Amino acid sequence: MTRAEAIHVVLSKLTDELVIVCNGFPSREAFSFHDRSERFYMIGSMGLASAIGVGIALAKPTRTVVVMDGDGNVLMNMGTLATIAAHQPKNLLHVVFDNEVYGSTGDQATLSHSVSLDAVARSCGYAVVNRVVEEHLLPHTLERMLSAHGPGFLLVKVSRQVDDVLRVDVAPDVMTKRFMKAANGMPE
Ligand SMILES: Cc1ncc(C[n+]2csc(CCOP(=O)(O)OP(=O)(O)O)c2C)c(N)n1
Ligand SMILES: [Mg+2]
Repeated sequence: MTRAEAIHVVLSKLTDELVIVCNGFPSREAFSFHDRSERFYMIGSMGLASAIGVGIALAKPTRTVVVMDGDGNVLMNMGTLATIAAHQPKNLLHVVFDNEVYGSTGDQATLSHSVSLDAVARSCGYAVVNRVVEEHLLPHTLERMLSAHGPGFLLVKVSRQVDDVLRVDVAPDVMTKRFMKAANGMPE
């Protein structure tokens, strides 16, 4: 499955969950599929979607928080896996689209072909860890993980194919304000 297909499956299962998407093409593909106030796209900084996600999950324990990440992003800030496991936010699901490359910058190889990021998450102490390779298994696995107590870590193996997608055209300050309102249950 392509990363865009996997992102579509994940987002089509979500409604008002707070979603943080890592920088690069994952944000562009998520934005192109369906934008809403509950979604925060990390435009520049690599590695920080999970750090933002764990902070929000701890601050808003009644809300489900979904982090959509890339393998390169996880490798850049692997310490956050330990932070998440140590704090055990039950309401956090960390989904990693693993194409084994820094796809957004030209397919330079990452290390995820030889270092299993799901094994790292399991060793750190995430409550539920799964890996999906076949697309037809993704919806059911995702549903189970969304209803289980987290922190959950779902590694989705994806291909490197990239289609033409929109750029995120919500200004960062506007996106931040609308996201904070949504996180606080306030109308836009
Ligand atoms: C600190 C930092 N270093 C490098 C970049 C450039 N950069 C943007 S996206 C990206 C690749 C991200 O790879 P991955 O998380 O695997 O996502 P993919 O594009 O493969 O889906 C890189 C290197 C950046 N934005 N910030
Ligand atoms: Mg990648």
